[in-house]
Amino acid sequence: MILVGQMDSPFVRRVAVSMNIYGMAFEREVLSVYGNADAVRKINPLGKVPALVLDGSETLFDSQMIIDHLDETAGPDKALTPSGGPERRSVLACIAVALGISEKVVGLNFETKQRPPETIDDGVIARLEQQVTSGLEWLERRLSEGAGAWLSGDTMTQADVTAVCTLTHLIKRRPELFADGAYPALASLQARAEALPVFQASPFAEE
Ligand SMILES: N[C@@H](CCC(=O)N[C@@H](CS)C(=O)NCC(=O)O)C(=O)O
Repeated sequence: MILVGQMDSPFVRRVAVSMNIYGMAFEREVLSVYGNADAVRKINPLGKVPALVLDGSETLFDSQMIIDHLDETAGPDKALTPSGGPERRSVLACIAVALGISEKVVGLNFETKQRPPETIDDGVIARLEQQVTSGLEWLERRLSEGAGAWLSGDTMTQADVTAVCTLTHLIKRRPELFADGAYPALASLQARAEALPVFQASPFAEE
């Protein structure tokens, strides 16, 4: 299997870390959505990453679709997302918030770095920052008020994999939105998870 995209994308990285946890070997095709836009569009009509080229000719895109396939392949006993019930809904809720934060951080980067300066709209930036903060507060409450050491109980799930990739990307790209001491439970989760071999095997990287 070939994972397309760069490890500075939280969406690409959550797929890589999930594959590491499942012990699924993969090769990489390091393409930039901006620098290699034509090549990326040939793989994903939307010109986005990640994409996963399966052994054979099929290609999956969108991290959630890819992870759905990985979970199915791993089987219900190993899957990082529970197969049903309140446990599944809890994990999916955390994933939705974490992915939403990442989308807003990517949006902030676009608004501040890709636009001509005279078109930058402070109101749009303030709204994006507020959405990031509100999502972080929700995750912080979820973790600090939850029953276990992880976001959804006492074992690591896809909620944690996704949230940690989101947090590391946020810390690298917008450190001012993750001030020291503001989110102690999330900061501890991020540090603990990033020390694990499955995260270290696919580190955040500007490639
Ligand atoms: N919902 C998608 C989001 C993927 C995404 O937004 N990837 C970014 C890279 S971090 C991208 O491809 N951006 C290029 C674009 O949207 O034009 C997923 O979960 O895979």
